[in-house]
Amino acid sequence: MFNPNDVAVFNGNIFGLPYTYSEAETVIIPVPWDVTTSYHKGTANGPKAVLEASPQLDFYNAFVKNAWEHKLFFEPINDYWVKKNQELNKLSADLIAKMESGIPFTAEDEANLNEINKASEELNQFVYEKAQAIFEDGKKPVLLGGDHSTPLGIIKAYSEKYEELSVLQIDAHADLRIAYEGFKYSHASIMHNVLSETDIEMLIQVGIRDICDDEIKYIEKEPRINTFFDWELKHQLYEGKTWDTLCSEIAVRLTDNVYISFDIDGLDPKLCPNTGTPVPGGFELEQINYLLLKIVDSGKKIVGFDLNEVSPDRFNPNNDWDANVGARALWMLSCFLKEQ
Ligand SMILES: [Mn+2]
Repeated sequence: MFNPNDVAVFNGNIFGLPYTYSEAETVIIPVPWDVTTSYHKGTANGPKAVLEASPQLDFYNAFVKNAWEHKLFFEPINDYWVKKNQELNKLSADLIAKMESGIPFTAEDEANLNEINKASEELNQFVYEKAQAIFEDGKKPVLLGGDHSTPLGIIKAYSEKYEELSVLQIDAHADLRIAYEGFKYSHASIMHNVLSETDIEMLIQVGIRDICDDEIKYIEKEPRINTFFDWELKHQLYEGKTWDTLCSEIAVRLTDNVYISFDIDGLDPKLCPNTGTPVPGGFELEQINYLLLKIVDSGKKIVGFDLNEVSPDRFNPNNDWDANVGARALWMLSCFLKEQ
C-alpha cells in the first residue's frame, strides 16, 4: 500500500509514485537530447536528474485534492537517444566552435550538419509517434527535455488531438530563429518550427527578455503570436499593477485548450543556474503557479505540457538544486492536468 505521508522510496518511477504504464493516466516522455545547445551543454541529463531528485517532494497541493492520486508514469530513458546524443554532440561542438570563430565549413562539416539535421528529424518523429501511441492507449503524454528543440513532435500530436489549441510558452527567449547556427531543429527555433509545422491557433509568450531584431519583426508580422516581454510585465508591476491583473490579461489571449511549453530559463536564474542559456530577470515558480491558476479560473483548460532545459550542475554532481526545482515544476504542471 502506498502511503503519500511516508518517506518516499526511489522505485524508478517519478516522485516514487506506485503506478505502472498500464495504470497510468499521464505518461512522461523523457528526451535526453541537447545536440543543438550552443552555450552550456547538459540539459540531456535533465530527465535523469529530475527523476532522481523527485522522490524528496511532499505530495500536498493546496489547490488540488489528493494530488498524489494522479497516476503518473515515467517512461524509461531511451538508451538509443542517449548514445545518439553523445555521438552527435561531438560533431555539433566542433561545428558551433567553427561558426563562432567565423571559420568556413568544409564539405565534411556540411555533411555533419546534415547528419545532425536528419537525426533531429528522426527524434521529432519518434516523439510524435510516442505521443500518439500514448493518446491511443487512452492516456495523456507529457514531455521532459532535453533542450527546447525536443517538444516539436508532442506539440504536433496535441495540435491534431485538440481543436483550437494555444501554446503558452514560458521562456527567457522567443525561440523564433530560423535554423539557428545551421541547425534546422535548434532549441532556438522551436516556436518557429511549431508555427510552421503544426496548426496551433495562438502562441502566447511570457517572460521573453533575450531576443534579436529579426525575432521582434517576426512577432510584429505574425498574427498568431502574442508576446508578454519580461520588461513590460516588470515595469507594470513596478508601476503598481498587480500580478493578478497581468495574469488575467495573459489568460484572455489564450484559446480554450492550452498546452504549456515551459522552458525552465523563464524562471529567475537563481532557480536554474545550470540551464543552457540563463538570463537575469524572470519569475518565481509561485508566480507561474498563480498564472496557471488564473488561466484555469478563467474557464480555460490546460491539456498538456512539456518542461525543458533543466540541467544538473556540470561541475558538482552533488548539487541537485536545478533538478530539485525542475521536479517541483514538473509536479506543479502535473497537478494542473489532474484538476481537469
Ligand atoms: Mn526556450
